[in-house]
Amino acid sequence: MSEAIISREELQLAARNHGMPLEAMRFDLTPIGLHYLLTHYDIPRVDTGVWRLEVGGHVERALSLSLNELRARPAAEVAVTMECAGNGRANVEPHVVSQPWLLEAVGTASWRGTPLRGLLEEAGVRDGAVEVLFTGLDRGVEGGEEQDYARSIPLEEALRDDVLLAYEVNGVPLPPQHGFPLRLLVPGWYGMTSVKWLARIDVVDEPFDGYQQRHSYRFRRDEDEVGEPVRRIHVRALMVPPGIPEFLTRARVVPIGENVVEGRAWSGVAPVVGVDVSTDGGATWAEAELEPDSLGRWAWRRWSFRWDARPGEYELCCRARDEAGNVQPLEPPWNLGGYANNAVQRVPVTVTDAGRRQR
Ligand SMILES: Nc1nc2c(c(=O)[nH]1)N[C@H]1C(S)=C(S)[C@@H](COP(=O)(O)O)O[C@H]1N2
Ligand SMILES: [Mo]
Repeated sequence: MSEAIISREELQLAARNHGMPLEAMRFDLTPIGLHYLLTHYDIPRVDTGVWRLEVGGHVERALSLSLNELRARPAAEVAVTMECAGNGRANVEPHVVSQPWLLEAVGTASWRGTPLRGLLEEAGVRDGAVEVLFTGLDRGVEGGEEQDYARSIPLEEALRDDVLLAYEVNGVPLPPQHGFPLRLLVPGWYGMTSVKWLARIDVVDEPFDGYQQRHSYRFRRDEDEVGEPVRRIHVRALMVPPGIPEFLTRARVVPIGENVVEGRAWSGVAPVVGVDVSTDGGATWAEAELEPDSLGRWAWRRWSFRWDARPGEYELCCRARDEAGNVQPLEPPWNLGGYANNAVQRVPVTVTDAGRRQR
C-alpha cells in the first residue's frame, strides 16, 4: 500500500498547490478556499494603485486600463468548472515527475468580470491577427528557460462571449492565489489557459511559441514529437468518496443498506449526456441519475446513484459520456506530461455495520 511514489520535490509542489477534497463536490460552487490551486512560480503581490492592464500588439489602438476602469465596463458572470490538465497525473504509469495530482485538481466557481470581446473590439483587431496572447506578472525558470507565465488562444476562442477578464470569484475580489487583481477565464479549456495576474494582452499575427505553448501542454509520447496542443477538458465524472475514511489510508467504510453515491460530471468538449456507476470494478455498469445543468454549460452537473449495499468488499467506479461520443477510458492514457488522464475513478469500499452514524 505505502509505496514511495513521489519525490521530495514533488511533495514541495504538492504542498504549495493544493487540491479540492473530493467531498467538496457536495457544494454546487466550490467555496473558494477549497478550490484547487496551481501556480508554476511565485504568487505575486500586486499594488492596484500602480497596476494597469496593457492591451496592444496587432490592434488599431493600444489600451491601458486601471482596475476601476475595468470594473466600470460591462460585466458578466459565469460558473466554470476548472480542471488542471495534470489532474490524474499521479495515476499514470510510467510515472511522470511534476505536480503529482491524484484526482482533486478541479473546482467550480462563479467568476465575474468584463467580457474580453468588448475590450478587443475597442482596441480594434487588425487584419491578419491569429491569436491573443496573455502574459502574467509571475516569472520563473522552467525547462531551463526564464520566462513570464504566458499562453495564447486562437482569435475565434478569444471572441467567444463567455471568455472573461475576471476580477471577482464567488462574489468577492480575486484572492491573491487565484490571480488578483485580474485573470483570464476560458470556460471549457484546461486550467493552464486561464492566465492569472494579467499584465498584458497582445493580439498577435503569428502563433505564439513560448515555452507553455511549444513545450508544455502538448500530447507527446517522446521529446522529438511536436504533438497536438492540450486544449479542452476531457469528459470526466468523479464521486464523493462514500461512507467514512480511515485517517491514514483513506480506505472507505460504508454502512449496510441504502446508500446514495453522488458526484459531479463535466466535459469541455461537449455537454455530458450520462453517467454510469459500477460496484464491481467496471465489470458491470448501471446508469446514474444526472441532474439538469442548472449552473450552465460550463459547470459540472450533479449525479447520484442509489446503492443497496450488502456486506463485503467492492470497487466503486463512475464513468461519464459526452454528446460528442467521448467516454472515459478504463485505463489511464499516457503522454510525456501526464496530461488529461480522465480514466475512471476507482474507490475500494468495505460494507459493514460500521459507519452507520454518518450524517
Ligand atoms: N500567471 C499564471 N497563470 C496561471 C498559472 C500560473 O502558474 N501563472 N497556472 C495555470 C494552471 S496550470 C492552472 S491549472 C490554473 C489554476 O488556477 P487556480 O490556481 O485559480 O485554480 O491557472 C493557470 N493560470
Ligand atoms: Mo494546470
